[in-house]
Amino acid sequence: MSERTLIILKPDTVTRGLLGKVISRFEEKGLKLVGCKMIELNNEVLEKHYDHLKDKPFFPSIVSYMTSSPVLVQAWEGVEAVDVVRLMIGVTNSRQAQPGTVRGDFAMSIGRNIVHASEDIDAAKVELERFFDQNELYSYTRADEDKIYEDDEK
Ligand code: IDP
Ligand code: MG
Repeated sequence: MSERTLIILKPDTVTRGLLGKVISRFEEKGLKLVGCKMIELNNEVLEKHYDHLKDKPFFPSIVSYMTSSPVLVQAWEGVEAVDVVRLMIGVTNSRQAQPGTVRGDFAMSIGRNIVHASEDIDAAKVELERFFDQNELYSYTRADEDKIYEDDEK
């Protein structure tokens, strides 16, 4: 089933000039970019987005890092996109992330780990609504869609 998931390219990706390389990973995999904008995060949205971490001692450092430059928020679409993207980004601690994953290939840190991606379908729905208005998400056909999926997979 086709799904949509939220990816945030974090300040290290923006300031280290890695946006293109990271976006290419998802494009080349066959996922479809259906929403994209550069925004600045603030304390209020980060308290919602990282609600599960807001009582941790490192929460203030997450806020100062995530507000240290603009970020790129993106919606990506594809069959089982939520799980596919989580597999592609690797585990939270970049030093333990498998080579071949985004964090495994581009980062050395727990906090400065390049990318956020929604954990499951429910989170994806909430997070996409948090960062995108309905008219900022698009539908279109990739020219290579028939090469990417078999008919019965779409
Ligand atoms: P995830 O991004 O892999 O889903 P979460 O546990 O949801 O990981 O944590 C959200 C973000 O908070 C992480 O990506 C990382 O940037 C930051 N974070 C999580 N745990 C730590 C920690 O122990 N120290 C510093 N930052 C952390
Ligand atoms: Mg998470």
